[in-house]
Amino acid sequence: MSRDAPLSPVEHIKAASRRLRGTIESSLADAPTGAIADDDTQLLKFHGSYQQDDRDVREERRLQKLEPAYSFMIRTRLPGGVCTTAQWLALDGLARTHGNGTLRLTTRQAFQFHGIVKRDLKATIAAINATLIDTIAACGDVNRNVIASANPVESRLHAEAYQWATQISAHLLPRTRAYHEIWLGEEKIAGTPEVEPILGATYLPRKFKIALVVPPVNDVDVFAHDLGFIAIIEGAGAGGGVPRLAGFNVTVGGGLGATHGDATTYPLLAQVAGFIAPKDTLAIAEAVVTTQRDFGDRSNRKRARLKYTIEAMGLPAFVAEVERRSGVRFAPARPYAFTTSGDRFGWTRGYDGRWHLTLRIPSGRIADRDSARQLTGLRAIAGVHRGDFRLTPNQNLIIANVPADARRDIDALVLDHGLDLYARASGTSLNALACVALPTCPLAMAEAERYLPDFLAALEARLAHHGLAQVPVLVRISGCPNGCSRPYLAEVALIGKAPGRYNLHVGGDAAGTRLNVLYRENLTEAGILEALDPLLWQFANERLPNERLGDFLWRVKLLPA
Ligand code: SRM
Ligand code: SF4
Repeated sequence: MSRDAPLSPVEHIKAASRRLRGTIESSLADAPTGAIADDDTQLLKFHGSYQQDDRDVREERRLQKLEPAYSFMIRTRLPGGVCTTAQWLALDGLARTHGNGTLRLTTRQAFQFHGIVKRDLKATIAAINATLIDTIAACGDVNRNVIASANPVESRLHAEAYQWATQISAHLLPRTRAYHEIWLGEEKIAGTPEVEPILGATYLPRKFKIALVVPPVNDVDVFAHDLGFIAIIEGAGAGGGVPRLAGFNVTVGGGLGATHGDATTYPLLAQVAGFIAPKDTLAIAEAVVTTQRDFGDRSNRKRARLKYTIEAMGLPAFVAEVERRSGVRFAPARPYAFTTSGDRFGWTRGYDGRWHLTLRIPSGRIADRDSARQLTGLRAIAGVHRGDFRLTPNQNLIIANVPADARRDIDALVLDHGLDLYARASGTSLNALACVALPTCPLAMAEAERYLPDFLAALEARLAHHGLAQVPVLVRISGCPNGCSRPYLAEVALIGKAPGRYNLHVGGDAAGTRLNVLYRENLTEAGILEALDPLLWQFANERLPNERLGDFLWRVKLLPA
């Protein structure tokens, strides 16, 4: 970015916002419209909410000369994805009374409510806060929800990663009181100028994302985030001993968003900057954030993510700047290995003898449907469960910390409400992700969440035809190239191009360490299956024992190098 380039419009809105207050309060009071003022839609994101409209009825309402059917999405901040049963029950109630009757688990271990109308927005955010969960900085040009490997109670290391997620999240929060004034009715404190010591007067140039991972399971897709911490474990292994967190390999500059037809935007994997001791975690997180704050592009929002800042500076200069600001020197990166990015479904036993049940929640959408009364079932489980819940970065749910004698009751409720998909679905279905897309996402070009079941059925039929029914394929669908379901890491990915049409990407790996490539453009479902068929045929005939589709495609050079 040239230093003289004009600031983007959002930068002006942030600068004039009086630390994110804008005119949100008067927008909320403007009863004749279901919308808020344009500038406020940008600021509202920092408070954890997006204005949306129901795209299924957009055209019909336009013809009737009605304003769009506006409503709001609310996203929680939930570091590491952990919540209590009491919180679950409260959120479930809000989804039914103020939302559209569903709870959505996101790819960043948060909850989303959809369909909140303007008059209920304040009460809903206040009610979420009453559960001791907030929505501060869940969206906007700030550090977003910090994610961490799920199953955090399975080992002491997972528990440590979770603790770091909560600490990093708290450390990087905006300090403005705007949130407390607008949503929680707290008094304005007169006379004290508010400073944002870490985020700065106009916050970050763009969203910023952090993930912590405990190998060998890369469930957070650590290379997809601006900043990542890979736990380096000592003391485990052949010689036995209690595993200990030696520190973290720090990764920087991952990011997936792109724009069709704009070659200056592309997904990038994060690079490993080096190793740090645990005590340096907050200093490094802060220094990476402030370097991006000061060097990121504030002119072109499409090029404002850290991945482009690092490309422009070069990794060595970026690392040197982070070291200078933090006073920490990176040591050489330590060895680590990832085996999978998927969740482990079913029951697992923790180090303390407690049990954890990972349930498959397709696309993270918890709803009551004819096939499964998930919302009701999980409410019933929350009513009897004595542990907590964990949201996974794969949009699934762990009923965590179950005493051995309570397993039978949980199993009965799971079965009664059709929540036992984890025991019935194929490996391909269990691990597939889809973003929200239509009807709420304003950026969707094609269906994702609503299309996933049909696409999986069609793909599974083709896999079975080739004798591959038992071979899991990592499938992800996004309704547009922004990549919210992290599709660029999948073995087979559909990226929405237009209604019913997708770009087909292939060649990611099962551990989330390799980007896939664009294979064919603008295909219908028939076109996708036709394009995949010869690849599956060859895979079925030439695959090595246990070889995955993505690895095979590279080995036999079916993809461009
Ligand atoms: Fe996302 C924008 C949904 C994870 C990249 N994302 C959006 C919005 C808010 C659309 C908008 O800007 O108006 C979507 C709301 C849809 C709706 O109706 O709910 C949306 N993103 C989601 C969620 C809910 C997808 C899901 O199915 O779970 C995820 C919420 C995570 C959370 O709890 O915070 C979600 N988004 C991601 C991820 C994956 C991740 O973070 O691990 C990515 C790719 C990683 C990355 O950021 O590089 C992602 N979302 C984007 C982008 C592209 C950013 C870029 O650098 O270009 C946008 C568009 C934007 O920011 O302009 C976007
Ligand atoms: Fe919306 Fe695109 Fe993200 Fe899907 S990938 S939720 S369509 S922004």
